[in-house]
Amino acid sequence: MKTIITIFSIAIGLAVQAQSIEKFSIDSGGASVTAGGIQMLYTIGEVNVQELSAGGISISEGFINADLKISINPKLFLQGPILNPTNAGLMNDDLRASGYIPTTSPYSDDATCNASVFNVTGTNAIVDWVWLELRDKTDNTLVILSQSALLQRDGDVVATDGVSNINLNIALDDYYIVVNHKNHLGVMTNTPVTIARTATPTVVDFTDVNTTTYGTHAQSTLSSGDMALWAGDVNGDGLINFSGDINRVLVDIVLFPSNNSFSSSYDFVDGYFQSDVFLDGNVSFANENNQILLSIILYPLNASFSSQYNFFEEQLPSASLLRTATQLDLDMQRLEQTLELLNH
Ligand SMILES: [Ca+2]
Ligand SMILES: [Ca+2]
Ligand SMILES: [Ca+2]
Repeated sequence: MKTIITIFSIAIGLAVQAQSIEKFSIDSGGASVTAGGIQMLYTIGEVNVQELSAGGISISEGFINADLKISINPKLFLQGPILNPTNAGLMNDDLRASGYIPTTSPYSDDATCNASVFNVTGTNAIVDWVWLELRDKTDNTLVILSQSALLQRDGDVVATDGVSNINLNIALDDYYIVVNHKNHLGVMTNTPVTIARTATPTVVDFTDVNTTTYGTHAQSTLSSGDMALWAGDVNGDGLINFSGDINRVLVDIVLFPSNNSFSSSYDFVDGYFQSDVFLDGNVSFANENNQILLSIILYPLNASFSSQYNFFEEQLPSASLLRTATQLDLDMQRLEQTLELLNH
């Protein structure tokens, strides 16, 4: 170890003196500079400080810059698990209690957590995986950073250990914050959020009616007066409508392996499903579809209470990265299921 460090300092010394490489600083990420066959790699905000190759002399140095670490605490309710709460003000955690939540996130980053995270019960028990995006303050269509996170019953969005705040290696700046879930409509803050330079995380409370969100009627209003992400986008296309979402519920039921008669009234579809609107671990045609229908008919802009209303859309200026990834995944699933059905 000592040898490596010595080599480092000598090599850096040589590089700086002999090759006149100037010091410079790069925002979040890194870069390299080459002069006279010597390449230096700079990394900032990363723990890794070793990367040494002998031949063409390549040195990598890194250091932690506290300004590139931010801590946020988004808070949200999902309409599905809080419509009929077992405990007022807390989302139901049936998926966790039944052991259905996967330790690998259903979203594109394939984040994982330890199974013991799902042993926690009570207020901070995990409801499901959610998706988080930070978007550029001058261009809210530009996703700067996105990742999976876990959602607690009381609405806290936490890291994959199930308890910590979300800590991100990203420049201290203002960002639009987006939260999303695979069968709910995502929502974004109406303005960029200023991340405070404090030890305590910046709270972004989407359950609070006073937190203004992008677009119109981006969330549903619960009987408690709190706000919740709209449930029912079970086919993950960013739109809640009769044809798209009710068909998806039907597909999950009719093609369930033990539903040998392909019956739509089959009521033993238990597990972790995209079409489980209430996140209760069961998909039934009556339950899920009645809720989707009710949401469509009662959607504030659906003046004629039409079941065929087609403008119940996710209020984001451009598609969420979750949305695009989920859609690809669903298209693949549909294709596979159709092939399977054809082979029956
Ligand atoms: Ca909590
Ligand atoms: Ca949909
Ligand atoms: Ca259900």
